[in-house]
Order: sequence, then structure tokens, then C-alpha cells
Amino acid sequence: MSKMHSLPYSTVTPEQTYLNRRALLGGIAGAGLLAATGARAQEVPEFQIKGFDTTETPNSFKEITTYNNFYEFGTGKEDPARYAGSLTTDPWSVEIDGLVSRPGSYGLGDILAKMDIDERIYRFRCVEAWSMVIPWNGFELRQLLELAGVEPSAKYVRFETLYRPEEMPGQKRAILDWPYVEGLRLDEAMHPLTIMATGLYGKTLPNQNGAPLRLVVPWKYGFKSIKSVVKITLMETQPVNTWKAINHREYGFYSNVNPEVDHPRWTQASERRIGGGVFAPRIATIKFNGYEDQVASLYKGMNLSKEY
Ligand SMILES: Nc1nc2c(c(=O)[nH]1)N[C@H]1C(S)=C(S)[C@@H](COP(=O)(O)O)O[C@H]1N2
Ligand SMILES: [Mo]
Repeated sequence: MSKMHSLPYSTVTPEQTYLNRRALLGGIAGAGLLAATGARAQEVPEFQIKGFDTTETPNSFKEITTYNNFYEFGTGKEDPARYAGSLTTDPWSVEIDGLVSRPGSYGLGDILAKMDIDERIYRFRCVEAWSMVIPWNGFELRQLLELAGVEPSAKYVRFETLYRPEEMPGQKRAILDWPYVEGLRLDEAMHPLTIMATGLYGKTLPNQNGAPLRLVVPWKYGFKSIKSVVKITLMETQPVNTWKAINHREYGFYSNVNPEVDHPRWTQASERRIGGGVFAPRIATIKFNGYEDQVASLYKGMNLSKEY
């Protein structure tokens, strides 16, 4: 486990720091990855998962931080990069309550000091049929849940984003039912693929990506990955997530990436990789976003076209 936050960051771009580091470590494709970055994404990426990581070439730092969904700052893809600078992320704490043995307010610094910060290159797919490859830094959510002590009766986890309309201009309008809420079943939350991200490209998480702490669940659609989390509640009953509450015909609780179950407005069979350009061929969407071996067992016996 590498402590990515201790990486020096000076005048080089995050991609340079990151790619050099991976080449040094002899990580995925090593120098091949460096050579490939210039001519990225004209072809459909070769898809493979090694350990936790996809071997696809990551999107650039610029792509990942300028094409975002974060409705607290507006509904345009460029709004978060433009307006999220106003968010104060220090001090920050996360309230953990409900069915836990050590409920309370956990300061971010205290949390980070106890977590193993790791690096994960995940494919990330939005229900709107675009995708990216993102090198996250973060820790496994289960570590944080274990810190609070999950009681045996807990079956679900509910997450809540900060509500602070004076810094989040989108919250002054009733675009969504604020604050943004998401949920996972406990076994999904405890899965080693499920992380709380604290950075990307070895750099502190930019506000537009959900600073200082956001969920990432790589086999689910992007909207499950709730940003700027301030509250985590362990529950016995399934929490009501914002998007399902607004439109349950279009958005379910599970929201697993699944090419067999179309959304009424966007195909789920294929996706457009951000940065590939308008002429780049679409990529076939893969069930559970490529993590079928790791997560299919969680849904054994469920009808995924009903529980979408
Ligand atoms: N609080 C909050 N979290 C959110 C959203 C949001 O509007 N508000 N948008 C979701 C959606 S729809 C997507 S696709 C991802 C986008 O994450 P990214 O901008 O880091 O790529 O964040 C998710 N988390
Ligand atoms: Mo999304």
C-alpha cells in the first residue's frame, strides 16, 4: 500500500508524476503506458483487469477534472470545474451513526491517519453512456466502517453529501432534493473494490471531483459515487437514494453497470470514452463494468432487470 499523499508535487503535471512513478514501479505496461499517452484513445482500448486495476490508459487529469457531474454546482459538465472552488473542505468531519458501536463525528485528519491509502485505476461509467479511466487514491470503505464498528443488525449504508447552499450555488435551486443521498447494501459497502477516494493522480482530490472524500463503486453507475460525504448511517432498511426518489423508473437502488438493461433515455449497451474525439468508435459496455468475477456472486438469485 503506497501512501500516495506523501508524493512530492511541484511543477510537473499530475500525469507526469503518476506515469513516471508507475513506470518506475514497473506497473501496468510500464514504459508502454508512457509511450501510449500521446496517441490516446483512437482505438477501442484493450480491456483487462489486473488485481483491482484496469489496464486501459487513464484519462488525462484535465479530462477527469473538467467534465464532471456535481449538481450542487450546476447541471452543466463544466460547471463543477468553474464553481466548485468556492467549497471549503477544511475543516471536514464525517458523522457516522445508526447501527454502529462507536457513533460520532470523525475528523478527516483522524480518519486519514488510520486508513491505508492505496491507488486504484478504475473504469468509471456514467448512466449517460460516457466513461473514463481514473487513477484514484483512496482507502477501502470497509476500513472506515470497521473503525465505527458495524453492529450485526446493520444491512445497508446510507451516505449524505454536505448541504451548504452558501458555498454550493446549485443547492439554492430545487434541481434535486438536497442533500444528495446514496446507499449501498452492507456487503457491497464492505467489498474490497469499494473505496472512499481522497485523491487522483497522486494529488489531493479536486473539489469538482468530490473533495475531500467521495465514494467510488466501480461496478455501478457513476451516480452511486456520492461526493463530499459528511454523513454515513448504518441501517436495517434500504435507504432512499436521491435519483431513485426523483425518478424510480429511470434509476434504481442497485444501479449496477449492465449492458442488458437499458435506461429509457440512454443505451447501456455501449459507451463513449471521454477524450476519444467524435470519430472514436464506441466501446461495448461490460457487465459490472468489467468486475463480474469479483462481484457477480453478490447478486446471485436476483433478477437484475427488476432490481436495476
Ligand atoms: N453530491 C453529488 N455526488 C455526485 C453527483 C452529484 O451531482 N452530487 N453526481 C454523480 C454522477 S451522476 C456522476 S457520473 C459522478 C461524476 O463523478 P466525477 O465528476 O468525479 O467524474 O458523481 C456522482 N456523485
Ligand atoms: Mo452520472
